[in-house]
Amino acid sequence: MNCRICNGQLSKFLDLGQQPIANRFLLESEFDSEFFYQLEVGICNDCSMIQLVNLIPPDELFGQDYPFFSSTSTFMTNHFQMFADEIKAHLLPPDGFIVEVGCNDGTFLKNFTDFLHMGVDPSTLSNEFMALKEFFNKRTADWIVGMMGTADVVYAANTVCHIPDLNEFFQATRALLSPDGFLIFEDPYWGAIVRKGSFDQIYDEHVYYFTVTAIKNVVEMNGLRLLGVSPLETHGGSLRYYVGKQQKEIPGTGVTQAINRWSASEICTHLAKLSSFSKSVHLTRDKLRTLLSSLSGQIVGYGATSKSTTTLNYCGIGPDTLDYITDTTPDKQGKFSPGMHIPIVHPDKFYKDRPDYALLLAWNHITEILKKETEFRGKFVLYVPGVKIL
Ligand code: DWN
Ligand code: ZN
Repeated sequence: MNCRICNGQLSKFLDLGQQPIANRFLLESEFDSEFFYQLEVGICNDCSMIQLVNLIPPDELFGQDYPFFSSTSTFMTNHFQMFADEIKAHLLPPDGFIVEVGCNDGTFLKNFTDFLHMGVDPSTLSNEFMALKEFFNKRTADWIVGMMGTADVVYAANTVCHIPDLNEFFQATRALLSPDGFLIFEDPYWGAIVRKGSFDQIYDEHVYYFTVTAIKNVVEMNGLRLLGVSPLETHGGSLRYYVGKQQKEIPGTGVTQAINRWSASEICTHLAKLSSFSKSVHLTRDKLRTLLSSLSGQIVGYGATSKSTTTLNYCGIGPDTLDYITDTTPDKQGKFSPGMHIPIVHPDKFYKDRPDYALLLAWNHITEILKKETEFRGKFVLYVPGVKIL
């Protein structure tokens, strides 16, 4: 298998077994026709990009019925609003043009309805903001430039790591950006995945697991420059990257440009570190299974996340262990979890049942969830970071 970016040789270091499509919550009538693939991860020996070995084509993953909505988290809604304020204050002139790639339900872009704006997303569902219901690529970038001109800011949150053809993505962005414009994107950081043991960030939609070194390589291969990097708390630890056509300061953001320092300290890509990460993932599975089987009383899951598909299938946790998974997303309720077929229910059932334990599958929202669930008398079971009862 070769690298999707530079064609270098991939070294496989992790196998998470047979997995179904992470975000395809299904009806009982669909169980028999469910699709599975081998979930494996490798690192490119040349450009050091960490990536999935086998790929599900994006048009099978992101369509009309994509069930994830950013606005289900108050924390994420605030996160996007705060960054929108920063962009408006420092990076986008009053007559500027902003494009969001992967705009989802508009949680970020709705902050820019007073500006010239455009979202691009094949699964977007809203008429509250301007959006092109398409994948972002060279063709759609050229179309936007033809219709609206070049963009001052192109933003993408938790989207770039989903795009298989990253060379085309950066080429398309280069065509779309004005000479002084900024591409800003944020995605989970591989260093944080290793540190926290959050192996469940690995699933079909996440084609890549970024490091500063690999991003610097791919950005430069496509004639752009990495101008700055800033760490974020979101999704268990992410990085926000600032990219431009020329070397320049990023006004008002407080972003340090210590890119070389970041890259030099990235031991998370050393082969020994990768192999010890794989071992620790297997250990987490064993510990979690042992812990769950030692518990008595009712156990349920909390948050039917995409991530949980990896956890539940890799660890073999099914409806014999978790009675159901509670989730606030109406599109998921009444369906079953991919692969393990655990029923997804409305939170009302969780409040009525008062289970003894809840396996926190939405661990990245722990602060928000603990603040909200003060009436919960059972205990949360955690597996990121580390297996424990809270
Ligand atoms: O990268 C991606 C991220 C941004 O979003 C996508 N590939 C898909 C998706 O991943 P995820 O499904 O793992 O994201 P979340 O944000 O961890 O999903 C949270 C889930 O938990 C949602 O289904 C909503 C639910 N939830 C809940 O039931 N009660 C969330 C909160 C905060 C709650 O209080
Ligand atoms: Zn490569």
